[in-house]
Amino acid sequence: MHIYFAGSIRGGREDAVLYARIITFLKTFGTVFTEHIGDSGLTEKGDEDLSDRQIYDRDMDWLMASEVIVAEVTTVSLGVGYEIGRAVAAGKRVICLYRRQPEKRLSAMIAGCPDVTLLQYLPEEIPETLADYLR
Ligand code: 6K6
Repeated sequence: MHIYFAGSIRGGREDAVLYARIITFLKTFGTVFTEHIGDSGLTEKGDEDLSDRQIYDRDMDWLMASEVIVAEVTTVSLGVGYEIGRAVAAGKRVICLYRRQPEKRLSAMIAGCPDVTLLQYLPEEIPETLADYLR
């Protein structure tokens, strides 16, 4: 199975370590195209050699070649929201992971989307929650 993991980059890298844990878990179910998103050395400022257009083209190719998209949506990211919308429009299976926040609410465009499976979780629960949706 090909899995596309989506997580915030320019939206903020506060959860990069958690993304890496999720990616390690996802790799037990298949190939994860977007392993670099869990790289703690990757900052929101960016140091990648690719142009924005090259990043967009590569990521859209990977997204369309994936059977399932797993998005961590706690850190708000335009790019992650865009990828979720494109994946839903393409009829892909989309799973969003969200950690409840004290003073924020998840966008209604994700929380209210009937084509998205939304899993609220605590970081230490990741494997148990996600596994059922990847088999
Ligand atoms: C590295 C650091 C800053 O910019 C970079 C290189 N940019 C990207 N590299 C790989 N994927 C990217 C990049 N920018 C956005 N994406 C895609 O959008 C990823 O698949 C993420 O799921 C999502 C992040 O969007 P933003 O809006 O938080 O950047």
